Amino acid sequence: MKTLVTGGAGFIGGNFVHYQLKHHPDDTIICLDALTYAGNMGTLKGVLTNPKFSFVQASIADREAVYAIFEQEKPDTVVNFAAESHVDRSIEDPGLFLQTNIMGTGVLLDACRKFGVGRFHQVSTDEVYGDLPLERTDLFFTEETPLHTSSPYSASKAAADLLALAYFRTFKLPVTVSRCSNNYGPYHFPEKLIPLMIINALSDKALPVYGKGENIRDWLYVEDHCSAIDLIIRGGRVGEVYNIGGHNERTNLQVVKTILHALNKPESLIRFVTDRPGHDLRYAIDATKIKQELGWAPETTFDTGIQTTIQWYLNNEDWWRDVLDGSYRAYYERMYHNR
Ligand code: NAD
Ligand code: TDX
Repeated sequence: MKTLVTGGAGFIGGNFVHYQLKHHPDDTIICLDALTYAGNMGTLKGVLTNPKFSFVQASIADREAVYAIFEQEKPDTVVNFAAESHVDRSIEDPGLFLQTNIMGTGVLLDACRKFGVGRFHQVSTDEVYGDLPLERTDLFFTEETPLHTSSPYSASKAAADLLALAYFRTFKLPVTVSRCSNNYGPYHFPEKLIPLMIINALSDKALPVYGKGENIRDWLYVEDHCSAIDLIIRGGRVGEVYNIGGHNERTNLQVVKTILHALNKPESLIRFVTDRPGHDLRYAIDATKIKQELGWAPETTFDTGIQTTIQWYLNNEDWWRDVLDGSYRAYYERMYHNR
């Protein structure tokens, strides 16, 4: 298999690149990434010398660049992770989210039509379903749940899903879509809840919890997300949507307290701050379909995964210090200069 992974220098895409090269060493991976603030070549350090891996810096919204890559590489599979992914940034500046998440996905779909692929997989999110009431713990998102978005981020992801599914229906493009719950694990950019809290706690800085900290997220260890996508691109039915999630619901306050306890830091570091506008209350995924059709089940519980993640941040201080001081942005230059 020759797979074009977009957004592979980001958190989940980067983990997916590592997962693919480990589990399918005969496959070829081409990573296409614009290296926005969220793209970090340090995440790909371990694979840059692998002959089965190559990297191209380009935006998925740049039609000319994308067509040139397809023409040259002729990938048979495309997995689209590339996106603006942070809800808070989408509230600050929605325009970029429309450009990358909608228009960029449109360019990739056009390229797939023009050059032909065996599969286009769109990596989506449970946020397209909106939220569930905190007290209705009996309710879960299924693939049939209506789309009902809250933020410019989730609205842009829903638009991209619909576009991908429209290309299946209208042009018979072999498309699959997956909608996953909140991921956590290695290489998570420290603007998101879990890495932010780990790093602030390590530095004895305040931990900013939005509202009362009672919002619930359904946490999935990133490697379990990678194994699910791997199964979908190899065995999933085209034209179908697959939910991915592991029944690991926690309130934000529970997550933050778990981190503080693991690091032996006091709860007095918690600061309740103004809530996020439009803040989704609860996400919870019903992943019965992917379990029944493809035999997928998560391997890592939250209790195990959070300890592994905290340990990863303790062991990889260089990675996140580079992010904090901005020097990760020079990594590509250093790696590729004179190469
Ligand atoms: P991330 O922000 O860590 O990484 C995004 C990557 O995409 C970065 O490497 C960035 O440089 C790249 N990128 C951004 N704009 C680009 C463009 N125009 N062209 C090419 N590359 C571009 O995001 P993430 O958390 O790894 O999320 C990856 C995907 O998974 C996204 O599509 C997101 O919507 C989805 N998702 C994320 C989660 C989560 O919990 N993080 C959960 C479900 C789904
Ligand atoms: O400082 C914070 N304080 C806080 O209380 C931050 C950054 C977040 N939060 C809360 C908001 C959410 O309820 O923690 C929860 C998680 O927040 P984020 O890490 O920003 O994630 P979320 O908004 O849930 O979205 C994530 O999961 C779905 C990803 O960023 C998306 O890309 C994915 O689609």
